[in-house]
Amino acid sequence: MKHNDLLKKFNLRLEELEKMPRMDQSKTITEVIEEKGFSRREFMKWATATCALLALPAEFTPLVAKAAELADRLPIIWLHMAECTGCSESLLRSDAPSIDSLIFDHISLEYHETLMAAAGWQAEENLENAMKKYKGRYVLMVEGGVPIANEGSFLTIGGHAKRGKDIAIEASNDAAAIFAIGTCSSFGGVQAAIPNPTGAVGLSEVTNKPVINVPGCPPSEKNIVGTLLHFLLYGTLPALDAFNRPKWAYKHRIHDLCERRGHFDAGEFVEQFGDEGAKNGYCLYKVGCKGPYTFNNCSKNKFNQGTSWPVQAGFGCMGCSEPDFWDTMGTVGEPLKDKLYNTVFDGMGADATADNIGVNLLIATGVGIAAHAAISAIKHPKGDE
Ligand code: FSX
Ligand code: SF4
Ligand code: F3S
Repeated sequence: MKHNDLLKKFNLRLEELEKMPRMDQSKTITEVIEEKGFSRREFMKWATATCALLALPAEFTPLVAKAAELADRLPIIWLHMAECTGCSESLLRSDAPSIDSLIFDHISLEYHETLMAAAGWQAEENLENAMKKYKGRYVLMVEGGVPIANEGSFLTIGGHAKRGKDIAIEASNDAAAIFAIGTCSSFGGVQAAIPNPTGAVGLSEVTNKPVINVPGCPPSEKNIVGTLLHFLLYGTLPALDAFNRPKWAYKHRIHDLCERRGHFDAGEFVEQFGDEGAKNGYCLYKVGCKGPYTFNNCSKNKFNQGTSWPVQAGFGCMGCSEPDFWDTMGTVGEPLKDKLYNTVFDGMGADATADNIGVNLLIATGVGIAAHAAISAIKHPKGDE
């Protein structure tokens, strides 16, 4: 879409949102942000960064700020399936809340089991009321894999006959948009790891409505709030990759923007945890980093308000935003396909995406990456670093 058309579209959309009534909050998000000690300037700085994150030109910054301010017009229903609540936890850092977490906290969470005050039957009633009252208008966010084995009996919520899977299907039917938050909800995740006794699957396997996957175990607060703001601005689903992940967040590989990439290219690797290479911040490929096969923006945005991320912490990426990562990429300390070390491959450019690589070629890339590591081992024999 042309620049001016987009600007017009966003303005119309925001005008429309503005006309919607605010939900029950007594304070505006601007007041909440100020109360937590953020200045208007800091809020605009956040809006500029978010604008860049969503791949929008800098002049769209005021619209992103406005979208954040209007986030309290959108009713959200957040369901928990089989998971560890790490996705909610990723957002709610209460000791030093980020602007993202404050926005999330302030949106109209009509139902969120771990955050709402209501409990028991009252909570269940809240869900039903919210689905009825905001039919066709609410955004559904689902965290966790959906157990479908044994007719879904591994997840019974509220003690009634409805199973987690039935609630997920029912809530999906009347949602304006559906976001699968986290790898469990996107692809089954850890819950679906072999032998997957509960038959956990991603949300898209149980509903026939379109689902936007926001994977990561957990996904970063930026990717969760960014997806929401994207929906607020566009009112439509974002451009998605082959695994239904928004391209603005999952377009590049971890490896493409990794701070240790120079060491990878120079053939400087950590050979085992705690060695000299580890102390020098060398590349973690040989101790199991799966960054070359993983599409996510962690190397750019990091976690906990940009404090750190797995590679910075010295552990390597375990591919947590990819389907089946626990079974295929979770091998700590081991590179992928290392038995194929001797096969030569050209390697992939920084513009590789999940779409243009394709799954088979990704495996071949594994061969190439491994070959690079093996060849550089010949060039840099141990002790010659
Ligand atoms: Fe946990 Fe969410 Fe991992 Fe899954 O995150 S962090 S197990 S993606 O569903 O709670
Ligand atoms: Fe970074 Fe991992 Fe790639 Fe090495 S293999 S450059 S640590 S992403
Ligand atoms: Fe996950 Fe890798 Fe990022 S393990 S958090 S995708 S660095």
